[in-house]
Amino acid sequence: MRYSTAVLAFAALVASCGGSTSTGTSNGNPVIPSTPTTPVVTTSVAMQNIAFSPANIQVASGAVVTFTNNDAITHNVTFSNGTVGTTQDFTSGSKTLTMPVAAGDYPFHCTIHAGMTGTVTVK
Ligand SMILES: [Cu+2]
Repeated sequence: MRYSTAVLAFAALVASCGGSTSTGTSNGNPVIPSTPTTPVVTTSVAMQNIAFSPANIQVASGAVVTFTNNDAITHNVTFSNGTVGTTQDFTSGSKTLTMPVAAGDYPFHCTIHAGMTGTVTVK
């Protein structure tokens, strides 16, 4: 009896740990949605205060998006989907990237600053 109780307790522990990987709730931190805001319809994204602004945009199929670095530090734009491409590191001015034709959400980030993330939604 003691043994089976211990096994059950262990199974419950494993189950709760397994669930925390995807939800992140077991540590008490709030769950942050990956796309918390409605995308802004625009093809211009500023990089300022170590953030993309707006971070979540909606564009037409195959649109060209312009990223402008307003910070005095180096940033880049790197899409998780390798087919979209990346900009070089740049410290000022603008770079453009052509979005895919296929509809979907395309997350991007700056590889230099962990918190700099955004998503292009192609409609
Ligand atoms: Cu950056």
